[in-house]
Amino acid sequence: MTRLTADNLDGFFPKIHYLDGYLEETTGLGLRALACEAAGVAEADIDFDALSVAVVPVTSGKGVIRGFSETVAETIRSLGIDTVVTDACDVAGVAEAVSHGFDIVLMADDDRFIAVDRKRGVFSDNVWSTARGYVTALRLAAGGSLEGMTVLIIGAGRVGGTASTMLLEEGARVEVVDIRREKTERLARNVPGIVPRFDLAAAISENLLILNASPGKISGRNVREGAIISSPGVPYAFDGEGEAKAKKIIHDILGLGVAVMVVSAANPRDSHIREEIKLG
Ligand code: PYL
Repeated sequence: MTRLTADNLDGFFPKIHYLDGYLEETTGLGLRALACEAAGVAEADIDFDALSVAVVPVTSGKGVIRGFSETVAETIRSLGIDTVVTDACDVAGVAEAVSHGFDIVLMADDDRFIAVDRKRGVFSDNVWSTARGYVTALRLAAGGSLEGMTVLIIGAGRVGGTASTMLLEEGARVEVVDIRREKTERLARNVPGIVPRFDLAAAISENLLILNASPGKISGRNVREGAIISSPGVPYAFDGEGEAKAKKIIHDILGLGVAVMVVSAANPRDSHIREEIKLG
């Protein structure tokens, strides 16, 4: 999974409101409603005003990313939820969040990012939530159903792999391409029913519906006129030609995945753990 950088995160705060408006324009739903739709939560089932969330900075591994916890907190505040970043990091930060009685606690190390509903012992992770959010955005941007439609997934990593199973469940015909052939082949072995592709340019140029979960740049030369692209991949992949040719490109670096994590963890009717599909 691509590790975010402080540069990726710089200037995200003002964009969170742009993201809300852009999602409304491209999917018909703003950030909170889209997150609820993705997580299968009725918005009315969550008392956003009463919820309290703590984000705990984690110093393990490659350490804290400047701006990460604040960006996460700002995203959650934009949903109408009181949110703080704990003063302490790591275990002391979790102890601070629990002792102050926060309902949901978020924390991320270099490998996993989870939102824990403390009282119910339920958590959702960022990979599942990002896949869920961007699959849902694609479905809505494509008119409300992916049944019988072909979707190309670019990137056979954790988000792309998790999204592939979700798209199959939505009745789509799913093609997957990764620049590393062995990753495409591994996903095809693990997820029966997906169609492996081995020529990136050809796969992109032949598809109108794309979920881009890769960190690579995508040449506009290959983007089809009128393509609808749901793109959680970081960093942003598209050039001017691709933006001019695509009908819609839905992208943000963190907000939609975080919003789905929180509403999923807060869902009073669902006590399932929501985490990525583990591939062999
Ligand atoms: C969750 C993001 C989405 C894409 N890549 C993932 C990433 O960058 N993970 C690392 C997050 C580290 C956070 C650091 C902190 O500031 O608390 N431990």
